[in-house]
Amino acid sequence: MKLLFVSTPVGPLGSGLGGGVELSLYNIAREIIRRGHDLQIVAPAGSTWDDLPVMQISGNLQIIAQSLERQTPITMPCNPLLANMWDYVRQVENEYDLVVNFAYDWLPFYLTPFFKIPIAHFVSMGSLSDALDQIIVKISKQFPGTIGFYTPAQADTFPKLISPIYYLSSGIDLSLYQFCSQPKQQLAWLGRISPEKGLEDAFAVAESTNISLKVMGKIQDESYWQKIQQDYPNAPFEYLGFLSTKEMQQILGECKALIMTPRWVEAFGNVAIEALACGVPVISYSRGGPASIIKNNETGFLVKPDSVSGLIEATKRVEQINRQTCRDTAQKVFSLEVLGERFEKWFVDILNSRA
Ligand code: HBI
Repeated sequence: MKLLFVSTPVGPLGSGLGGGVELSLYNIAREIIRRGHDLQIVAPAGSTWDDLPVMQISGNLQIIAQSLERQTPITMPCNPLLANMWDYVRQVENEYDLVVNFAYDWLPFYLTPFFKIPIAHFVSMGSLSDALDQIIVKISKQFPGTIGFYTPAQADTFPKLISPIYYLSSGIDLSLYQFCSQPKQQLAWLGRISPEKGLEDAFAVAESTNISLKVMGKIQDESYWQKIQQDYPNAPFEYLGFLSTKEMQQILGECKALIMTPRWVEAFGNVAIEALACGVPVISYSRGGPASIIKNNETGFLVKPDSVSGLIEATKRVEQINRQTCRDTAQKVFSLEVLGERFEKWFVDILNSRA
């Protein structure tokens, strides 16, 4: 197949501004090329992915959707990068079989019926805006089977869509993660340090169990980070900053468990499969993506949302989980090969239904 991937408009590829969807786009692109398909990626100017074919488009970045309210009107900056990317798609659509949209934005959905070429939409977050919900429902009705999500839990945050709905999950390059069978007396917490990630609850676990918490990730909200340390003065922790995958997985692998404390509906939660890849059980609130990833009592524990006592009780029995099972699950379900298989099937199904 000749495929055109259109990136998120919130930042150049390689900048990290695209968060989880940037990692997903990179992994899917690599796998699709490995499987012998022709691929071109359309992305913001300044993208630094030099190992993949990227058509760089200039223009002003789109505001991130998480910063808006549900009723915030759709806005476009002057010289909008998002629109410029889709102008390019219009110019070249005859050279491809399928376009895949990775942006969590209104415009690509609205434009879909104006194109001859079929367009697949990969939705990378839970429901955040009424206008986006409405246009996604409309396109799912007009073009059934062209909307894909990470997980059922994420899809459930949207109004009922027309089936078939595709759940693509995620995947990682397992060769980057080493299995560790003998952990130290420490716990891990990974992610952006920001209120929706609920880090304070992991501090409460560390303080109650007196097991040191290794915190890794970018500090996105400094005042929130300071407040946590003031509220839990006796919690044993070490902040290790934002590390490369190689360094991060070294620390993560030596932990008894990864603690996940999402306050919002996490669309997926790549950190959970990174932990499993290292043989580390995951203890998480039963909310969003992690609820679809963790097999309760097999690869970790799903806890009643926002129940700190539930996290503590689970931490105390985490030795019950077989660490090899965690690694095997990552191998079976979350490898790049399996990820590529799911996306390739989605694309073929769309082309077949159009034929
Ligand atoms: N906001 N407007 C907008 N568009 C996106 O594509 C987008 C976003 N915010 C976050 C984001 N994408 C990704 O970081 C998440 O989907 C993972």
